[in-house]
Amino acid sequence: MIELLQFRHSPYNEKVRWALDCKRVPHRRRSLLPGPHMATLKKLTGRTTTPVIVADDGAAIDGSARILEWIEARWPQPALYPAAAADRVEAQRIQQWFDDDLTPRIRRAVLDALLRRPTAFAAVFGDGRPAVERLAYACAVPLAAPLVRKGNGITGAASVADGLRAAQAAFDFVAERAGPDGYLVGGAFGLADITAASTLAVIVCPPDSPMAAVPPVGPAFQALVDRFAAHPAADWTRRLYARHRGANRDFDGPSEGADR
Ligand SMILES: N[C@@H](CCC(=O)N[C@@H](CS)C(=O)NCC(=O)O)C(=O)O
Repeated sequence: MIELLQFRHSPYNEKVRWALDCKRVPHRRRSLLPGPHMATLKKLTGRTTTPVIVADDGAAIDGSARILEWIEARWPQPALYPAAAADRVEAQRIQQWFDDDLTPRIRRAVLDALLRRPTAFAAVFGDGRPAVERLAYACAVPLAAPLVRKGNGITGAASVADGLRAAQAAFDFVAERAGPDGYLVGGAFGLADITAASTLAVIVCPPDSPMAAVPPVGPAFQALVDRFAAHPAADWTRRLYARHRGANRDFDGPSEGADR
């Protein structure tokens, strides 16, 4: 069975989880904690980013766009890539814009807010782990915070302000672009919707979803959530989740996955 190595509250990981769930791909998930994840992943891919898929033959694939392409080739139904060539190019353009530009910038504002309350950071990323492990992790977070900030390009107030501008651009783009049917490309649900919604979900935290916030989130993260809660694209995200996400929480291991 294939395995997904993941972070829980992460747009790139959510994108891959969503595709796997949507296509009902049998798989196992292993949640890693930011920090200790590095040693595990370096051995597999030579890099440290999640998500990583370990295929049946042991091959490891990283990069959410590459993983989605791999999934689509093996489990074509329901199709997430638009059939029409022009739509497919447009969906991939939107994916690349989010993956390479908007999402990393937005993540700076999100992580900065979460790091202000180590217990919130530990609760979000350690969700599902024993309380004692979360507590130990929360104690380690202040020590690891400078590394997390550096690794994500959080260099000060200007980088956080830039993250907020990227979030505004992403929310505005979705609100303007979603057609009457609510989809971003070609009048059907697919790659562009999953990509955009997984990023907005980091701030919208759709209820009953794997991206729902784990309380207590702390005042800084709550302020970020509140800032965009009434935006039309927050509504779009909640509606898309209600209609197409089909998983109300994350899971570890095949036994929980089997009955979803
Ligand atoms: N372009 C990559 C980005 C992945 C990425 O930045 N993942 C983050 C989580 S949101 C990560 O694992 N960071 C930890 C690290 O880089 O060590 C993708 O699409 O998968």
